Formats: sequence, structure tokens, C-alpha cells
Amino acid sequence: MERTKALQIVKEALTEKRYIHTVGVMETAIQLANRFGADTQKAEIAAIFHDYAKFRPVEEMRHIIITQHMASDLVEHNEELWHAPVGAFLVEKEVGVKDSEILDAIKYHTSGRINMTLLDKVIFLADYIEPGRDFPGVEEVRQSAKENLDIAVVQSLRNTIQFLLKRNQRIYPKTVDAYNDLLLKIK
Ligand code: DGI
Ligand code: FE
Ligand code: FE
Ligand code: FE
Repeated sequence: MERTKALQIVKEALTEKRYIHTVGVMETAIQLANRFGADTQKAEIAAIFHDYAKFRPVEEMRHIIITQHMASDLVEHNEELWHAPVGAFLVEKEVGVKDSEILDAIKYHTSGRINMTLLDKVIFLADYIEPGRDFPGVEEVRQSAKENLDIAVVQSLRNTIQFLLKRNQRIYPKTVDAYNDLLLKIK
């Protein structure tokens, strides 16, 4: 799909602020794909659609998770996680994207997973470090992202886990899996 067309579709699904974030993720994902040898066209499409479901009503997302037999543990965890797998489903169904690598990168862009693909990592990291983000610690991750993709992804997972721990929130097992798995691989 052409970039202009894809951006036009998401613009209608998102707020102005979230659309600006999406363009930041797109530009960052293309840079990272070039740097680390991922498919730039897939990175572009995955980035443009990564937050497609961000503003769907929680009840609609819950319904999709249940009726589509998505991971049942999702409903016991933070609702913030839901727009990623639900987004992958809706991007296939409503937009017609069929590529499973793109759909997986969207599906796992919030939680991460064990054995993340190159494209998964590019989208996950672009979402974390795009120029509009200002989390504590993001500058360190931006520096790491210039050289080592796995280290940068581990740092962003660690920051997110620490953020959740501080707020006494549950941590989704796939996030812990992604963290443990990558930590082993960078050693
Ligand atoms: O949709 P975005 O705001 O662009 O970013 P995102 O899809 O990475 O969502 C991140 C939010 O999800 C962040 O505020 C933390 C929250 N969250 C809640 N529970 C978990 C979680 N993130 C991860 N990785 N794992 C969790 O268990
Ligand atoms: Fe998201
Ligand atoms: Fe993220
Ligand atoms: Fe995002």
C-alpha cells in the first residue's frame, strides 16, 4: 500500500496527537530498518498502522479478544495492551493488510514476545524512541539505538517494567519473556 493512502486511513482512526506520534514512529522505523537491515517497506506499513485500534472502545476490544480466541490472559492484564493484538486483527480485516510479518509486528508492538523478529524489534523500538517521546531514560535508549538494536530494546523493556512495578501494576508475561530472552541473547 502507498504511504499517502495508508496515512490517510489512520488519520481518520486517530486523534491529532496520536497521528503525529504515528508519523514519528514511521520515520523512526524506516531509519532503524535501514540501519539494521529490516525491510523498510514493511517497517513503514507496520509503523503507520501500529496504533490503528488505540481509540476503539474497551468493550469492543474485549469482545474481539474473546470471539477471535486471542490469548485469554490478555483480559486479566492492563487494557493498554489490548489495542496491539486487536489492531493487528482489524488492520487485516478492515484495511486488508495480509502480510503476517507486518501483522505480528503490530500485534506485539506493546508487549513484545519471545523470539522477537527484526521487524518486531524495529517497530517496538520506534514506538518507544520516536522524537515526540520524553519518557525518563529515553535519551539513553536513543543513543543505544544508534548501534545495537537488542540492547536498545532491552533497555526500553526494562524501563517499561520498572514503570509498571513502581505503579504496582501487573506485568504481562510476554513482556517478561521478551526481556529475559533478549537479555540472554546480548550476553
Ligand atoms: O500505544 P502507545 O502509547 O504508543 O505505546 P504502547 O503501545 O507501547 O503502550 C504502552 C503502554 O502500555 C505503556 O504506558 C505501558 C502500558 N502497559 C501496561 N501493561 C503493560 C504495558 N506495557 C508492556 N510492555 N507490558 C505490560 O505488561
Ligand atoms: Fe501502541
Ligand atoms: Fe511500546
Ligand atoms: Fe504507538
